[in-house]
Amino acid sequence: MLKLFTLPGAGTIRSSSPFAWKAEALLRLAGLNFEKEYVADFSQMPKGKVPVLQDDNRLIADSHFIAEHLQAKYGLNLDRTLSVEQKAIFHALSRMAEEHLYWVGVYNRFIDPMGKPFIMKAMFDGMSTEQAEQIFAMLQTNVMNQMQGHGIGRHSLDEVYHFAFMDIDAISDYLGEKNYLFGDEIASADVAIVPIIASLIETPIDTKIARYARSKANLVAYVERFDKAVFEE
Ligand SMILES: N[C@@H](CCC(=O)N[C@@H](CS)C(=O)NCC(=O)O)C(=O)O
Repeated sequence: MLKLFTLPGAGTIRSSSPFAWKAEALLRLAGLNFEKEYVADFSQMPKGKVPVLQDDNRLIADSHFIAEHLQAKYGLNLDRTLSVEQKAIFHALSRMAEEHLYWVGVYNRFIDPMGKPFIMKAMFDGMSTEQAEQIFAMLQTNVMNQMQGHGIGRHSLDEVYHFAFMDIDAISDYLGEKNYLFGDEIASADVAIVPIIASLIETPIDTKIARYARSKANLVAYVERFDKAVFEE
């Protein structure tokens, strides 16, 4: 049995980790049965992060390596109809989303003061307030340190959101009126990008960046379409 080490979500936020959400979507698109285990202690994971896929005795860390494994072992190939040029665009857009816009999503939830209530509910529901506050403070320090290292954490909230508006515009403009980034079929790019955009749109907080993402009607419809196709069917 395949096992996905992941984080819980809330409603149509399928995981509070967009990378784990992507991995789950890939498993579903591959038509595979799997179970999920929620990770409380990242230090137990091979690279200190989720998602991790366990396949027999093998642990595969990182959503990108999970995607490669699903292709190599189970034949999942979402990009077979893409041209070389489309693959290059996919690569650039997903890197932008996963290495930049993702961090804005982290900012949205952990640093913007409006984010905390969502995290407390999504991640620590059922815990005592004292324990939840303690873990939140630890996670916030951890992400602040990571964002300092990345560089994005050195900017003000408004500056970070200013950068993010450009990422959101690029994705929205490229999507245009299409169903998915490259037409009517879900491609790997959609699986990588939707969880990051959806995390901004669907996290129930009214931050400036959430409002901006929600103002893009094509992105809102895109996220709903993807969720219906992958998680509801
Ligand atoms: N490149 C990795 C990124 C995974 C990642 O950043 N996961 C975050 C959750 S969204 C994590 O586990 N963070 C824990 C930590 O850094 O302590 C992937 O695609 O799987």
